[in-house]
Amino acid sequence: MKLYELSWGLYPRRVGIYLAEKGITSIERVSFDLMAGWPPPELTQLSPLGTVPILQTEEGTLIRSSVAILEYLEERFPSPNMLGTTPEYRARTREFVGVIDEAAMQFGIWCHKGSPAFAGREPQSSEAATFAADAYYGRLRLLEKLAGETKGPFLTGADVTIADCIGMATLQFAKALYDVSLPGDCPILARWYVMFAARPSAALVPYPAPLLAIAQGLTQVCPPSDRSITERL
Ligand SMILES: N[C@@H](CCC(=O)N[C@@H](CS)C(=O)NCC(=O)O)C(=O)O
Repeated sequence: MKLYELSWGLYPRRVGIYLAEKGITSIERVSFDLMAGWPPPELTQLSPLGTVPILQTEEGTLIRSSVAILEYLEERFPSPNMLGTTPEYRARTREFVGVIDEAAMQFGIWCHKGSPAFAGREPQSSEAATFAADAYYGRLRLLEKLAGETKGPFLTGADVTIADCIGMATLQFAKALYDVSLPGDCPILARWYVMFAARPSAALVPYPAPLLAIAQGLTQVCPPSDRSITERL
């Protein structure tokens, strides 16, 4: 199997954290370099959207969605179980995954429309960015409620699941690259974040320095409509 990725990218990191948690080392990893120009020609041949991660299975099938890749790997490497051992547990994990996926997408729109990291590459819109920022924080508050209904210490309960991997990849990307923290009214998520960030699977990978220099400070450049959120960060 071969995994095409961007070592520090939000969506590929979902898979990277998962592989580390699971102890899977048998997959060949091909990491592209954003600074060498994007999308690389090899990637556009694999997907018209030019996004990563992409998993090529041993049979040659290409899987072009991080969640589908994680679900596929769960079937190929069922132990330890990282989806849930009962229908209820699996439904809860998938509920988290869906909300985190929405959060990640809204965060992406916030960046694309409001961050200097994308200025000059595509049209900017402070209105669209603010709308997405508000939607991002809304998803975090829903996650806070969901996490409050489980017994922890992980997002869905006693065991690490793909929800933790996806959640960590999203929140770490927001914090480390754009300096966007959790809002003050998400204490359960904040405790989980500190705990999970200390796991070897979540060890930070380096971000390209030129990107880091312009991406930091997103909440100052393009704040959410509730400005008090940024004061609590
Ligand atoms: N829904 C896709 C999203 C993948 C995605 O947007 N990946 C980012 C990297 S973190 C990307 O390749 N962006 C490049 C682009 O949009 O041109 C997934 O879950 O895998």
